[in-house]
Amino acid sequence: MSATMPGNLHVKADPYDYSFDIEHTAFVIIDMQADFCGKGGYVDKMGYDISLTACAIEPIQRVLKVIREFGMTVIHTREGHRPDLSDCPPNKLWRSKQIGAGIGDAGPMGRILVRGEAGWDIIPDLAPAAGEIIIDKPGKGSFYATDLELILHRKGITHLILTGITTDVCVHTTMREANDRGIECLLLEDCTGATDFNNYLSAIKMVKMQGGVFGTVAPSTQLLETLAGAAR
Ligand code: C5J
Repeated sequence: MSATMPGNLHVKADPYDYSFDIEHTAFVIIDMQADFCGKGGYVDKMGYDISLTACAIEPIQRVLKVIREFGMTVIHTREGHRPDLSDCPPNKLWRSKQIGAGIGDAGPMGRILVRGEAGWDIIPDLAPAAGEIIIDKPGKGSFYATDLELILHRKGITHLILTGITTDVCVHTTMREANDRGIECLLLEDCTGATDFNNYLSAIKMVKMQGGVFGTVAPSTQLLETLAGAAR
């Protein structure tokens, strides 16, 4: 399908090509925290295979390097709670305890999903550079109870390129929230991962339904090809 949204750069994507420009687009890296992809973190403690989420690290690194050269806005998010857990809904807390990885409980990476703890931090491989935006969020979506919408509005950003973990939870929730706000989204399929591979596949498929119900999807190589062409 040909490009339909305004923008001078075009990425071959499915189910429609993604058009954007550097100035009005942000590159978003969701929750690349040790708690979600590191040994001893929250996901590991729940008993999931962290290789399914850690697989996003290298592809994101490759794209991020180029994105930074272009000067595109970069936004990192972190899911986590205040040390007194006053921003953690009781049902979220209860469910985490049910699965044996209670939010706020002590673990090998410090207190699980608590701000300031080692597990909560963004992994060194994807550490934010000076001046990049960091959004701390208590929920799965990046818009709920944060100032993300205000920041995007102030910067005139209308397009998001989404990466991070997990595809079916925080990435999907953020993409849905953005889509409802009229923000045009591209999900980079190799720059994301879920705690279950079939959920990853389903989450990608869901985006593509109804002609791109939440946006569109491409491998990062397609974006890199577009940016390489733009740099020439
Ligand atoms: C989850 C996230 N899966 N970052 N959080 O609880 O997707």
